[in-house]
Amino acid sequence: MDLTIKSARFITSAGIGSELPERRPYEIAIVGKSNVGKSSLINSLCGRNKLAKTSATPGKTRLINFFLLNEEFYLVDLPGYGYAAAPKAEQEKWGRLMEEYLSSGRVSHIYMLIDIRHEPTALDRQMFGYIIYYGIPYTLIATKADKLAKTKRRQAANAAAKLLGAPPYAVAYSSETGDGREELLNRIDAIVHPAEEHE
Ligand SMILES: Nc1nc2c(ncn2[C@@H]2O[C@H](COP(=O)(O)OP(=O)(O)OP(=O)(O)O)[C@@H](O)[C@H]2O)c(=O)[nH]1
Ligand SMILES: [Mg+2]
Repeated sequence: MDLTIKSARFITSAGIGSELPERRPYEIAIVGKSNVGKSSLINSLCGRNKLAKTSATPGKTRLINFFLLNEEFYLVDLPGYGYAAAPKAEQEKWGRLMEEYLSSGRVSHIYMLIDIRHEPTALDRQMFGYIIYYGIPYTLIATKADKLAKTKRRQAANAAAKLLGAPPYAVAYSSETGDGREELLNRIDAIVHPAEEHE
Protein backbone atom coordinates (compact mmCIF):
# COMPACT_ATOMS: atom_id res chain seq x y z
CA MET A 1 0.00 0.00 0.00
CA ASP A 2 1.21 3.46 -0.85
CA LEU A 3 1.25 6.36 1.49
CA THR A 4 0.67 9.75 -0.10
CA ILE A 5 1.96 12.84 1.64
CA LYS A 6 -1.08 15.09 1.35
CA SER A 7 0.17 17.80 3.64
CA ALA A 8 3.28 18.71 5.55
CA ARG A 9 3.68 21.66 7.86
CA PHE A 10 6.25 22.99 10.27
CA ILE A 11 4.95 22.97 13.84
CA THR A 12 7.72 24.22 16.12
CA SER A 13 11.41 24.22 17.02
CA ALA A 14 12.52 23.04 20.42
CA GLY A 15 15.74 23.53 22.36
CA ILE A 16 16.85 22.25 25.77
CA GLY A 17 13.99 22.46 28.24
CA SER A 18 11.49 23.68 25.63
CA GLU A 19 7.95 22.49 25.76
CA LEU A 20 7.42 19.93 23.03
CA PRO A 21 4.32 19.96 20.83
CA GLU A 22 1.22 17.96 21.59
CA ARG A 23 1.94 14.25 21.23
CA ARG A 24 0.69 12.27 18.27
CA PRO A 25 0.60 8.49 18.18
CA TYR A 26 3.58 8.30 15.83
CA GLU A 27 6.74 10.31 15.85
CA ILE A 28 9.61 9.46 13.51
CA ALA A 29 12.92 11.11 14.44
CA ILE A 30 15.76 11.53 11.98
CA VAL A 31 19.31 11.26 13.30
CA GLY A 32 22.74 11.21 11.71
CA LYS A 33 25.92 13.18 11.41
CA SER A 34 25.93 16.76 10.20
CA ASN A 35 25.55 17.14 6.46
CA VAL A 36 24.41 13.53 5.90
CA GLY A 37 21.13 14.80 4.42
CA LYS A 38 18.51 14.70 7.20
CA SER A 39 16.76 17.95 6.32
CA SER A 40 17.00 17.18 2.60
CA LEU A 41 15.33 13.82 3.16
CA ILE A 42 12.36 15.53 4.81
CA ASN A 43 12.05 17.92 1.88
CA SER A 44 12.26 15.20 -0.74
CA LEU A 45 9.82 12.94 1.08
CA CYS A 46 7.33 15.78 1.33
CA GLY A 47 7.99 17.02 -2.19
CA ARG A 48 8.80 20.47 -0.85
CA ASN A 49 12.03 22.34 -1.47
CA LYS A 50 12.20 24.57 1.53
CA LEU A 51 10.20 22.95 4.28
CA ALA A 52 13.30 22.03 6.29
CA LYS A 53 16.33 24.30 6.03
CA THR A 54 19.34 22.67 4.38
CA SER A 55 22.87 23.84 3.76
CA ALA A 56 26.10 22.69 2.14
CA THR A 57 27.80 23.73 5.40
CA PRO A 58 27.47 21.22 8.25
CA GLY A 59 25.73 22.31 11.44
CA LYS A 60 22.71 23.91 9.79
CA THR A 61 19.99 22.40 11.97
CA ARG A 62 20.54 23.41 15.60
CA LEU A 63 17.16 22.72 17.17
CA ILE A 64 14.61 19.92 17.13
CA ASN A 65 12.16 20.74 14.34
CA PHE A 66 8.74 19.12 14.28
CA PHE A 67 6.90 18.63 11.00
CA LEU A 68 3.34 17.31 10.98
CA LEU A 69 2.50 15.15 7.98
CA ASN A 70 -1.04 14.46 6.80
CA GLU A 71 -2.19 16.05 10.09
CA GLU A 72 -1.36 12.66 11.50
CA PHE A 73 2.25 11.99 12.47
CA TYR A 74 5.48 13.85 13.10
CA LEU A 75 8.70 13.71 11.17
CA VAL A 76 11.33 15.26 13.40
CA ASP A 77 14.48 16.89 12.06
CA LEU A 78 17.33 16.76 14.55
CA PRO A 79 20.65 18.57 14.66
CA GLY A 80 23.52 16.46 13.37
CA TYR A 81 26.59 15.35 15.28
CA GLY A 82 30.25 15.18 14.41
CA TYR A 83 30.50 18.72 13.19
CA ALA A 84 34.23 19.19 13.71
CA ALA A 85 34.18 22.96 13.89
CA ALA A 86 31.49 23.05 16.57
CA PRO A 87 32.77 24.46 19.87
CA LYS A 88 32.81 22.07 22.83
CA ALA A 89 29.98 23.89 24.58
CA GLU A 90 27.84 23.44 21.46
CA GLN A 91 28.63 19.72 21.34
CA GLU A 92 27.67 19.33 25.00
CA LYS A 93 24.42 21.14 24.34
CA TRP A 94 23.74 18.76 21.48
CA GLY A 95 24.28 15.78 23.79
CA ARG A 96 21.89 17.14 26.41
CA LEU A 97 19.25 18.00 23.85
CA MET A 98 19.40 14.56 22.23
CA GLU A 99 19.40 12.71 25.52
CA GLU A 100 16.44 14.68 26.80
CA TYR A 101 14.53 14.04 23.58
CA LEU A 102 15.38 10.39 22.97
CA SER A 103 14.58 9.45 26.57
CA SER A 104 11.24 11.33 26.48
CA GLY A 105 9.34 8.23 25.40
CA ARG A 106 7.80 10.16 22.51
CA VAL A 107 9.86 8.72 19.70
CA SER A 108 8.18 5.75 18.06
CA HIS A 109 10.74 5.18 15.31
CA ILE A 110 14.19 6.46 14.38
CA TYR A 111 15.60 6.92 10.93
CA MET A 112 19.33 6.76 11.26
CA LEU A 113 21.08 8.20 8.23
CA ILE A 114 24.54 7.21 7.10
CA ASP A 115 26.38 8.40 4.00
CA ILE A 116 26.40 5.59 1.44
CA ARG A 117 29.99 6.43 0.49
CA HIS A 118 31.59 6.47 3.92
CA GLU A 119 32.34 4.03 6.70
CA PRO A 120 30.40 4.77 9.88
CA THR A 121 32.33 6.98 12.29
CA ALA A 122 32.87 6.44 16.02
CA LEU A 123 30.00 8.87 16.64
CA ASP A 124 27.74 6.89 14.30
CA ARG A 125 28.48 3.80 16.35
CA GLN A 126 27.76 5.71 19.53
CA MET A 127 24.44 6.94 18.11
CA PHE A 128 23.52 3.44 17.06
CA GLY A 129 24.42 2.26 20.56
CA TYR A 130 21.97 4.82 22.02
CA ILE A 131 19.21 3.59 19.75
CA ILE A 132 19.74 0.02 20.89
CA TYR A 133 20.05 1.16 24.52
CA TYR A 134 16.77 3.05 24.40
CA GLY A 135 15.17 0.16 22.53
CA ILE A 136 13.61 2.38 19.89
CA PRO A 137 12.68 0.71 16.58
CA TYR A 138 14.85 2.03 13.78
CA THR A 139 15.48 1.96 10.05
CA LEU A 140 18.91 2.58 8.58
CA ILE A 141 19.02 4.80 5.52
CA ALA A 142 22.09 5.20 3.34
CA THR A 143 21.93 8.71 1.88
CA LYS A 144 23.32 10.35 -1.24
CA ALA A 145 22.88 7.13 -3.22
CA ASP A 146 23.10 9.20 -6.42
CA LYS A 147 26.83 9.60 -5.73
CA LEU A 148 27.38 5.91 -6.51
CA ALA A 149 26.73 3.96 -9.67
CA LYS A 150 23.34 2.22 -9.60
CA THR A 151 24.95 -1.21 -9.59
CA LYS A 152 26.96 -0.41 -6.45
CA ARG A 153 24.21 1.09 -4.30
CA ARG A 154 22.53 -1.95 -2.77
CA GLN A 155 25.79 -3.54 -1.76
CA ALA A 156 27.21 -0.28 -0.36
CA ALA A 157 24.04 0.46 1.65
CA ASN A 158 24.09 -3.00 3.20
CA ALA A 159 27.80 -2.84 3.90
CA ALA A 160 27.35 0.44 5.80
CA ALA A 161 24.69 -1.18 7.99
CA LYS A 162 26.91 -4.16 8.64
CA LEU A 163 29.87 -1.97 9.61
CA LEU A 164 27.63 -0.26 12.14
CA GLY A 165 27.00 -3.63 13.75
CA ALA A 166 23.37 -3.77 12.59
CA PRO A 167 21.64 -6.42 10.51
CA PRO A 168 23.00 -5.81 7.01
CA TYR A 169 20.23 -3.80 5.40
CA ALA A 170 19.83 -0.09 4.76
CA VAL A 171 17.44 1.72 2.43
CA ALA A 172 19.46 3.32 -0.37
CA TYR A 173 18.13 6.87 -0.64
CA SER A 174 18.74 9.95 -2.75
CA SER A 175 17.08 13.28 -2.10
CA GLU A 176 18.31 14.41 -5.49
CA THR A 177 16.77 11.65 -7.64
CA GLY A 178 14.04 10.29 -5.35
CA ASP A 179 15.67 6.85 -5.25
CA GLY A 180 14.34 4.94 -2.27
CA ARG A 181 11.45 7.35 -1.74
CA GLU A 182 8.75 4.77 -2.56
CA GLU A 183 10.33 2.26 -0.22
CA LEU A 184 10.51 4.78 2.57
CA LEU A 185 6.88 5.84 2.08
CA ASN A 186 5.83 2.19 2.26
CA ARG A 187 7.80 1.81 5.45
CA ILE A 188 6.25 4.93 6.95
CA ASP A 189 2.85 3.54 6.02
CA ALA A 190 3.65 0.36 7.92
CA ILE A 191 4.72 2.40 10.96
CA VAL A 192 1.78 4.80 11.13
CA HIS A 193 -0.89 2.37 9.91
CA PRO A 194 0.00 -0.89 11.61
CA ALA A 195 -1.47 -4.14 10.29
CA GLU A 196 -4.63 -4.19 12.39
CA GLU A 197 -5.79 -0.93 10.86
CA HIS A 198 -5.69 -2.34 7.33
CA GLU A 199 -8.79 -3.93 5.91
N1 LIG B 1 24.02 14.50 -4.06
C1 LIG B 1 23.25 14.56 -2.98
N2 LIG B 1 23.40 15.57 -2.12
C2 LIG B 1 22.60 15.60 -1.02
C3 LIG B 1 21.62 14.59 -0.77
N3 LIG B 1 21.01 14.88 0.40
C4 LIG B 1 21.57 16.01 0.85
N4 LIG B 1 22.52 16.45 0.02
C5 LIG B 1 23.35 17.67 0.18
O1 LIG B 1 24.09 17.56 1.40
C6 LIG B 1 24.17 18.82 2.06
C7 LIG B 1 23.62 18.70 3.48
O2 LIG B 1 22.24 18.43 3.45
P1 LIG B 1 21.30 18.69 4.71
O3 LIG B 1 19.99 18.06 4.38
O4 LIG B 1 21.31 20.13 5.10
O5 LIG B 1 22.07 17.83 5.84
P2 LIG B 1 21.69 17.65 7.40
O6 LIG B 1 21.94 16.23 7.72
O7 LIG B 1 20.33 18.18 7.66
O8 LIG B 1 22.81 18.56 8.11
P3 LIG B 1 22.77 19.29 9.56
O9 LIG B 1 21.49 20.05 9.66
O10 LIG B 1 23.98 20.16 9.52
O11 LIG B 1 22.89 18.22 10.59
C8 LIG B 1 23.40 19.80 1.18
O12 LIG B 1 24.33 20.48 0.36
C9 LIG B 1 22.50 18.91 0.35
O13 LIG B 1 22.17 19.46 -0.90
C10 LIG B 1 21.49 13.53 -1.73
O14 LIG B 1 20.67 12.62 -1.62
N5 LIG B 1 22.32 13.58 -2.81
MG1 LIG C 1 19.66 19.63 8.90
